[in-house]
Amino acid sequence: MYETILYEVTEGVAVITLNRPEKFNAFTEQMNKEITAALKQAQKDADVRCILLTGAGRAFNAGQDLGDVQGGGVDFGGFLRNRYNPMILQFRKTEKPIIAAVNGVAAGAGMSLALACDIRLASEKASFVNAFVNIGLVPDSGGCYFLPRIVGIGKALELAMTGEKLSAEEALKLGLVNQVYPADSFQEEALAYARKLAVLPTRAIGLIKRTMYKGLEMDLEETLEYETYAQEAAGSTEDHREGVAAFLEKRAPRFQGR
Ligand code: T3D
Repeated sequence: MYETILYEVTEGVAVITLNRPEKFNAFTEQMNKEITAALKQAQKDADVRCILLTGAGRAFNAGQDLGDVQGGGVDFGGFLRNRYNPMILQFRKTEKPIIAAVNGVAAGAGMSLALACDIRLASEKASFVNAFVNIGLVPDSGGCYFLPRIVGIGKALELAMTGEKLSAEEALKLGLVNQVYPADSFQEEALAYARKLAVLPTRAIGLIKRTMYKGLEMDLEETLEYETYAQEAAGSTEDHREGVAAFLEKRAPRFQGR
């Protein structure tokens, strides 16, 4: 069904693998659209309770395929509005946790892609390059939005202005990634992490995601009101009833994601 990505659901986790390893999984128009479609597919599928995004081969994603844009004359407005912006917005619209399993280099819009995920796990061989400036461009695909919110404005400006490579360990120190794992066991560790999230109360996690991101844009009063709305929704789920029952019966909860 997809040509530039692989999509597989296993034990509640939809694994999306960017699959152009010979080009460091660089974006083509088709890949932008297939990622958007795969996220929509995962959102609709009740069996999917966590999404894991990773790259085939040595890289996570090297940004736009520069072979497709050589010679100039790119219609950047159309390029971003039709391809990249809808893809990035779909990460927010997807009310399930999305993990980036950054197996290798994440550069340019590939770095923005990782930043758009809710949690980032890195192989010790991963690295991050805000490569836009190296080709005379500005961070796009949410790079100017996510990076300062995750690492602070001072570091974000430095990374964007210099285009210097950040190692996985440096990224961990900055809070840009949540965990670093040895390269040999990375895919298993990332899948195990995703499986843990996939047995938690998925509706509550979706509401946590929406409320916390909205909270970044709202004042305290608005956030309190939105939390109240979200709690009313979470409080009416089967998983909430199961969580309370399991606590009182002193047993492990069996959440169903509804
Ligand atoms: O018009 C527009 O551009 C609009 C687009 C906006 C969105 C963007 O993403 S702009 C940013 C685009 N990306 C880049 O500028 C990154 C370019 N790549 C690199 O800087 C480096 O390749 C990396 C830092 C990613 C990795 O470096 P390294 O030394 O580990 O690997 P390498 O040897 O440079 O690359 C390995 C192969 O992947 C190589 O192919 P080859 O020679 O083995 O056949 C290289 O050409 C290919 N590759 C890497 N990045 C891209 C790419 N091919 C096409 N497009 C790429 N972006």
